[in-house]
Amino acid sequence: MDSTTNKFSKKNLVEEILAWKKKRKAVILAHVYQPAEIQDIADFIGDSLFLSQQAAQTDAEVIVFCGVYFMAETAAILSPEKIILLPEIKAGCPLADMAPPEKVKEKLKESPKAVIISYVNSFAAVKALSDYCCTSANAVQVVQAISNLPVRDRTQTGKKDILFIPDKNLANFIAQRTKRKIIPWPGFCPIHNLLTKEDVIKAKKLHPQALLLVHPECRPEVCNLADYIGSTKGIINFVSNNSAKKYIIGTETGIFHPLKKSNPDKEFFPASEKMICRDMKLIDLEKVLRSLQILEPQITVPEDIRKKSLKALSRMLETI
Ligand code: CIZ
Repeated sequence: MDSTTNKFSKKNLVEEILAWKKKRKAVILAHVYQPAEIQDIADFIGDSLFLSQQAAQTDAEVIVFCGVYFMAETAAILSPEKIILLPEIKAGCPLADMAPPEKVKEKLKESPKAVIISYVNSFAAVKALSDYCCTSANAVQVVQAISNLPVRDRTQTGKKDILFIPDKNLANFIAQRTKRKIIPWPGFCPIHNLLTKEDVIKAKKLHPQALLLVHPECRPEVCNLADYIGSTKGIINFVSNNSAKKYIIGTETGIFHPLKKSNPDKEFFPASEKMICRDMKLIDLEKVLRSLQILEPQITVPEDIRKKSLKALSRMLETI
């Protein structure tokens, strides 16, 4: 870290960030997988779509997205007039990387009859190739809504198969819930996919009273053992609305911060200590400050891709 920022103590650093935030008319967004110190300075904390939607509604001129690349792109799609900063440009998403736009284009040629649904964890250029976008919170609803449309109305082209990009585990979860055949893209989140059935059995033995809550990006055999399967928002809501006192959590460990903050009387245990996303932990307070000072790294989406990906996002919002 350069000499502009390393002279600050943590308290001063936070004060300095808040001063620069005001100066830049900025809003700070933190994904729930971010380090606790980042969540604590954020104006909004939540999942990627919620954050981008909140930011789009503010009159801020700058959005500091503390998350990973595809999330900052989503903010750029929804707020083209604002400057979008990702304080660490190397913060990527290995799941999104598994579906490069060129490969998706090739696959589309092979599947002309398929409705293309891309998970929000994908590049803007992949969203632009898609008919619909979805999040883990609304994926089942989106597929149900598409299935209920007459074939001729499914994006006006009579498509009937569904190709889901890029997470095969989430595709499996949607197929089970909707009883629809889904063609999965062979991608997976390396963090969620790390969690094994054996890890879960071990955690359950250690905490027999605890409910097991897992993310649908986990393997099917892990999901089959869960008391609840849901998005980060779903997991947080489940805990708030449930009287149980103990939970085993099968998603990235950043979520423990909001869970503990909102539920001081409840106990949370990781399903596995391995569930830490390195990309999500690349952002720190120094980088947030530096980013506000120099207004870099900025994330932009070319206008043609932005318009097409906005269509897929808007279709999702109209559908649910
Ligand atoms: O949509 C998001 O932010 C992610 C990555 C997961 C979730 O379940 O919220």
